[in-house]
Amino acid sequence: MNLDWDEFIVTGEPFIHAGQISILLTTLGIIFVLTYFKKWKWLWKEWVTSVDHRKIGIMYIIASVLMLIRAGVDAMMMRTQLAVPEMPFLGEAQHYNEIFTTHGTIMIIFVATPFLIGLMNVATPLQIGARDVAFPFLNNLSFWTFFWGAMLFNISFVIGGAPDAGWSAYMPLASNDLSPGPGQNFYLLGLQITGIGTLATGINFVVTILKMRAKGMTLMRMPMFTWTTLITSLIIIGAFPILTVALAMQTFDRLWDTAFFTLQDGGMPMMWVNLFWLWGHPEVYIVILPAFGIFSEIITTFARKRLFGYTSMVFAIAAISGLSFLVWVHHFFTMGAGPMVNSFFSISTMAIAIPTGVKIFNWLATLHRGRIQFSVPMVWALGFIPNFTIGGVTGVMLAMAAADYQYHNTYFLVSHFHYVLIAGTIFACFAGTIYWWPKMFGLKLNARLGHWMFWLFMIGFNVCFFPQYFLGLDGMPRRIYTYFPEDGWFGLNFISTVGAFMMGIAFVIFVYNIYYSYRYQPRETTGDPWGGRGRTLEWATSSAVPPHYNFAKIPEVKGQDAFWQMKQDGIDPNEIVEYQDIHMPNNTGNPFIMCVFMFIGGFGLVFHWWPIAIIGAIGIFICMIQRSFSRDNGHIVSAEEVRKEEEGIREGQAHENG
Ligand code: HEM
Ligand SMILES: [Cu+2]
Repeated sequence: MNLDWDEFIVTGEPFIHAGQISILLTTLGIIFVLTYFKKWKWLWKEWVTSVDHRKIGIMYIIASVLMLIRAGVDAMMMRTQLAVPEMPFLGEAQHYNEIFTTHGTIMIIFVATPFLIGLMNVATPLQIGARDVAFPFLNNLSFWTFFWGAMLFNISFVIGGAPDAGWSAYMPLASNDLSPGPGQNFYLLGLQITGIGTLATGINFVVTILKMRAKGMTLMRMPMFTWTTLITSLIIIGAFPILTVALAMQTFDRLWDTAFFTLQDGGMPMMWVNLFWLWGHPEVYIVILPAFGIFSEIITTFARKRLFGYTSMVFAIAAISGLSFLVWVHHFFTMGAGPMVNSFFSISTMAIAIPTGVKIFNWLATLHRGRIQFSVPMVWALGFIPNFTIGGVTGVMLAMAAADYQYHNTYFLVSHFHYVLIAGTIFACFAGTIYWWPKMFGLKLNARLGHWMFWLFMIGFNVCFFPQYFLGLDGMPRRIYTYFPEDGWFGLNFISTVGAFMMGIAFVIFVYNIYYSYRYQPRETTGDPWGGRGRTLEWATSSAVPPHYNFAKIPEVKGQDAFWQMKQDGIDPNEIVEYQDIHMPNNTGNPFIMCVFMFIGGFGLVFHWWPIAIIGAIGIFICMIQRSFSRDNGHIVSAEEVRKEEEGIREGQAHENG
């Protein structure tokens, strides 16, 4: 790539300089803090190399929240730009193009997906009574591919320039001719590296759930979140290889002048669109099904009832996952596939509303006559039902192919997908994080601040996105960076921007709550901190934060809602007659190093610097060899050590209570 050195670092804009300086200062600050408090070794030994599912889950969540901040700042900048007609804020269209591209890509790939994978990591092994996932090494590798893939994508902001062809990267817009510069290469390689890890996660959880359930936990006794994890993992295995191939083909087009998706030389731009959405639609179910699982857990816990229609729920999820592969053309009804094709996809899309409706009624029936406690996770779950339904209903409106000619590429669509992605996925990420917070950190987040955050966020969300339906019907196209006073879109846009900032403030309250709770909230001592309402096995561990082997004795499952049943029968799952040796995996630094080489190799490819790309490839290969020849059989935690730890936990509890 002919790139002058003065083009290498992005320059010219006060924003970008401010961003660069803040990145530099933050990095220096982190290095200073770690060095000053002598925490490097701790970071490496306890976290970076950890194969513990709970710690990996926490790292996923932290990284996703950081990415949420980045993409959220993007969102605020766009909403500021659109607040009034002919706004000079972002200067020119190019910046707006870059910002909606990075916002959309980061939100989907580096926030929604990994956030939910983080919660799966925290909860699923505990829910099925396992000591870890099936492949702990692979789990660590998954996390680091996500992390370094995200880093590669994000440095485009300061080095070389950000991608600007939309999160869907349609060809020929994303080709060298129309998107010169390295930005789109960052997109391709950042997503490619991350995608490998996501695929590995899918495989890991399928095997974990099928092979590692506690005795007595038949498939139809699994908690609903575990079910959604399993089915989501199957969708990942079906969908992510498509993305891998499509990204590779576009990478070849851009780096080595192949003609898969070009306009000339027999290429087919529509092939990209098809492949992208063949992955893209299942992807939206990857980020919504776990959300359904989280809300099912929260609703049953705080309504103190079994899930209504458990079996129909399982079948509904399975049906949705099957249908999710049969609807992709609804993203491009207007591209001329013809009435037969459009009709098929129109009907298959509407069919998804049926199992989804089943689920909504199941949740409502679970609430009916429940003894409802309006805890913070529960209010998120209750808020989810009506708000998500608005997103679902407008989805059915969009599914009508003929009518879609009217809505297509307007703010009606923008509003629709934010209603499902925010009221579904993001609500669930917050709700799940708050719900399982005691399992991660041994204390509850403050409830008063939590309620403030919920109301501000929920109202702000509606203020932001509800007006956009009407902007869309009034013809305001998506992806425009400004409009004229004559267009008549000022009022609703302004309201929308106000709502966006309300959500921003709500998020700040969340961050403050983390700090506040860490300082002032009481520590949880029992493993069942939500007023003894816990129903599933994650609440059956001996302490709030489970010991690293999760269960000293693997619980035996007698029915659905296994832990609830034990409490009914007066069984203490931690009553142990005889302690046993426990076999656990060892930590490993190999994946981290391998992924650093992926980052280096990806960086080399972005700039066509082949020697650097080759160094990356060799590094990856050496790490693989090292792993293949290492004989690591894990370690044994002896019965004696387990006894000491468990007795220590009990003593601590007695101390706190007495
Ligand atoms: C804090 C709340 C959010 C606000 C205020 C917001 C705002 C926006 C805006 C203004 C656009 C550009 C619309 C256009 O010009 O076409 C956009 C696009 C988009 N947003 Fe959001 N957003 C938010 C949260 C999210 C979340 C949580 C997700 C996903 C999990 C998401 C996914 C997307 C996607 C995929 C696009 C399309 C990007 C493209 O056109 O390539 N957003 N958002
Ligand atoms: Cu779709």
